[in-house]
Amino acid sequence: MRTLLLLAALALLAMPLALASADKELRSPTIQKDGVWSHTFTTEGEYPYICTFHPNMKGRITVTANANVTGTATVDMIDNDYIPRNVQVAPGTNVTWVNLGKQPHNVRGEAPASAPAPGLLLVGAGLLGVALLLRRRGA
Ligand SMILES: [Cu+2]
Repeated sequence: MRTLLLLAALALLAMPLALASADKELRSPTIQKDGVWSHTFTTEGEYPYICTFHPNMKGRITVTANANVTGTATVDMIDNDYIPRNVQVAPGTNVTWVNLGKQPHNVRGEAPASAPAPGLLLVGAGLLGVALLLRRRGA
């Protein structure tokens, strides 16, 4: 009974933490014309990102051990797009964004589409429901 409540609480608590880490991974400052910013990806996964100045600017880094690209990779920023939009790299690859446009751009991570967060939320809510049901029945 207590264990169930504890598990439910932990699952619910873990959700914002998972979201926060997904968001923090990619968080460049404003990259001015001719500016560069780079980030090393160590953990396999999907890293979708946008430019907060131009929300239609969208890119994605896929980090997978199967990728052919290792070491370094470059994404050009023009007005207003990332080129290439999708890049597959191996863990440990350092990706550099280069602003070739005239406008300022940035790189800000979005929560991945396949984030574990919604699953955790469901597990947490489910455990909470079961725990409350058992309590009501006096189990
Ligand atoms: Cu932009």
